[in-house]
Amino acid sequence: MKSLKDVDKKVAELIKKEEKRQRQDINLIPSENYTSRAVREALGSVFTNKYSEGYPFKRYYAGNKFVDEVESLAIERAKKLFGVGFANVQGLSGSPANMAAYLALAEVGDTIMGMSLVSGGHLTHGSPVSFSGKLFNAVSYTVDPKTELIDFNEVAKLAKKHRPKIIVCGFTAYPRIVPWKKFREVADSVGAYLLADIAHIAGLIVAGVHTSPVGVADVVTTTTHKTLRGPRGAIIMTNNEELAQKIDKTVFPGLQGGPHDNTTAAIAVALKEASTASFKKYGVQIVKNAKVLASFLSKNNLRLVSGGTDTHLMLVDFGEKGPTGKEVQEALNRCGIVVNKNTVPRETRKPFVTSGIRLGTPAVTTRGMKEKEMEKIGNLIADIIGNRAQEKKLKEIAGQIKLLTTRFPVP
Ligand code: DSN
Repeated sequence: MKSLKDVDKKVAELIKKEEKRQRQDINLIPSENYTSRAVREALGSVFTNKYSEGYPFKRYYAGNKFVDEVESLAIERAKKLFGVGFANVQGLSGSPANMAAYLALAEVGDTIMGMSLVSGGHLTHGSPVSFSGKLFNAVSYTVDPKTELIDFNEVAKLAKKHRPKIIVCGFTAYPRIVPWKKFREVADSVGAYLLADIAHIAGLIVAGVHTSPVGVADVVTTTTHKTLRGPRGAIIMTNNEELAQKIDKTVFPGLQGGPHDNTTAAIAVALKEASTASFKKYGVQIVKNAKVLASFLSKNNLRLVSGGTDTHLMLVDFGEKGPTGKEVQEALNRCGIVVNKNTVPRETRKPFVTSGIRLGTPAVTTRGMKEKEMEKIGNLIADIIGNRAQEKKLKEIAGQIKLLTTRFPVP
């Protein structure tokens, strides 16, 4: 067998370059992380060669003896880790998993209700540019403009007015704890299903630093990367036997063909890793780091949406008159700090420009960075923003960042 570099030098070189970039940059994108070598070995395994349409021990193809075992393992580990009765591990990623969950709970054209994009909701929570806003009648709730926390008066009012079939909670850019039970109360008041999307916070839930919606929401969806630190994939969970059957049928044959068995194997590995004591410590440290980073950004007069964070992520709002998120993202990137521009609750700019940035600590925490490094990074970020037009200063800061990253190897 020839190795990659013998078969395709170009791709091999690009992989090397990307490895170097990941080593040299400080990654503060809250939805990214570094998988372990074990996860990547499973991901690059021969399971990628197999077709296995169906579910364990009920397949449409022969040769699935070991696929059945590995998928059963992933399912059992997911059930145990999240304390749930049913798990489907075949969703290819977060958006397809949410689509499957919606179609299992509602019909096309029904009303769904989720957080608006600028308030921190995900595209699949009803944005008009996503399937969720095209296939369903989507109603959006927002955060309170003053506190920037979920406005439950508005949630309840909208639910009463629009009688949604599904209420979606769990967010992509909301830095505070999600009060699942308050959403449950609203859902019950209008007879709606409650769907919790824990893609961002699954690892925090496992570590016990965020409450779990299992047993509160009817259906829970998650991706397996982000804070959970697995491969890119998804899990859909429920305790309701009837919904479980609908979810399985909606994923396959409803929306997908053969599952990616190599991903399933890697999910099984990640779930094993996430069940260890060291993963719990990791989750606790993610939040400690986020709080310190947030406090140093604040000390440097950067305004944080809602004043801070309880989780792994935070949003900096530069306001209408400040720099754009795009501009800041580019200045930080030039110095080796990777973040993403992000809309903020009172956004006046386009989503490709924005007035804010989103930052998170899952990846830097995996590298072993702690409070001291967060203080340094917080100060460096403020320095970069303040000197974003000073090329010489930016170069000097880039040098400091390179020095810092060499001390914290990527797994
Ligand atoms: N794209 C992910 C994020 O960055 O939050 C959500 O799917």
